[in-house]
Amino acid sequence: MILELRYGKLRYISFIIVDQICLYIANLVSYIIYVRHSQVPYNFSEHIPVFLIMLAVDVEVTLIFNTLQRVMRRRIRYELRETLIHIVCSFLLLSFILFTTKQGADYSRVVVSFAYAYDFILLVLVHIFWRSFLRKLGKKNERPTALLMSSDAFVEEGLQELEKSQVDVKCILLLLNLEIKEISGVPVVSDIDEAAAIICWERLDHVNIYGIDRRTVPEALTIACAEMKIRIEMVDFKYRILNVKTIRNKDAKYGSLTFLEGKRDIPFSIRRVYWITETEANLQRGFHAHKQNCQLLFCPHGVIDINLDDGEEKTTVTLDEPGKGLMLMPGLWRDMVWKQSGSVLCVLASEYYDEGEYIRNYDEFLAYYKKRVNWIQR
Ligand code: T46
Repeated sequence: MILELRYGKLRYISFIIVDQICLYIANLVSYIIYVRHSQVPYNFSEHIPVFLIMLAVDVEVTLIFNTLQRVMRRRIRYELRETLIHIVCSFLLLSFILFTTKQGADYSRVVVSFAYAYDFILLVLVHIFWRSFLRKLGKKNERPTALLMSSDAFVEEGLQELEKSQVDVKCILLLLNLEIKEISGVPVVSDIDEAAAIICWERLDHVNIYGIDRRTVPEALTIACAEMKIRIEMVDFKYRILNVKTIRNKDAKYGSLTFLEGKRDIPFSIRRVYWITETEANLQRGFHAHKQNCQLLFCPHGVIDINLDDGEEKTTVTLDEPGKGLMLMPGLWRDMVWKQSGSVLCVLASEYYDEGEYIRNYDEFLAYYKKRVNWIQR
């Protein structure tokens, strides 16, 4: 609620006011119809205290149950659900208050019940009208706008990629945010609800996920985006060379220290670490692809060539220093060539060892690649 208030500012409050007007009209209509069709005397001055309590209850329910959450973007199913929650909670709370106060004896249950029924219909219709009015009123960016979700290691690159595609990044959601407030002038958030509130009230066009394993995208974000009909776009890359942070001592005899930090540098959860040692020069290993496994390869000692093939293009990355990492996404055929004896290959992997997740036949890999491309292009 605080987030909606903070990001929705006046627009959120305008919905509260609109809701109050709806409640007033619903009460009036209900009262007029009741007086016409009923023989029982009940006048509007008797109804005013009840109506005032209804107004107060309406605001309270809105704030306590946050029933205006994502109101600017929500789809009709969600709109109906939230409005129903709002009406039922208001009705129960009002019944409880009237039951325990002096007004309890004097009011007409029929007027109140029908008022809430009319209010339900009015709220749904008016919310649809009011948000399309506000959308028209607010000036829309020429370029599409997005929230970028990434990790520390790839966020700058993600920003550049989106800039190239003429997308304005309005907000960044980091996989692990240690108090970073902004990156390249773009505000950074760490909380999914906060991200959803920004997507809603800033009317962002989509969410871009850059360089992180798609399974690390939180379910809450996926649900919020589905509710707001916002596309989550995976900006997939196949591989990336990383500069791993290295601290070199001024005095060479102390050597150098290189380190990687989970989530900050490695955009997947590490399930397995392995290394290959005691190797001869010209050793070749690999010749397989992974269906699921994301990996970070590095060579802390020696020189190793990593030959990559994505089904269309082939390329070679040489790991020749401890501070150079190679991040591999699934679906890449690779083989490794040891250029010096004794070179060490270290791998951080996102999956436990599972032979069923390997593709070890090249023709099978090409067939898998074609299927994957067709699936992505659908
Ligand atoms: C990769 C490159 C860089 C296990 O039992 N557990 C493990 O975690 C691993 C990695 C392997 N194994 C067994 C499976 C095979 O019977 O060890 C044997 C050798 O494995 P493989 O032929 O896959 O090794 P490489 O060097 O060709 O490939 C390995 C990794 O498997 C692979 O994921 O990317 O290193």
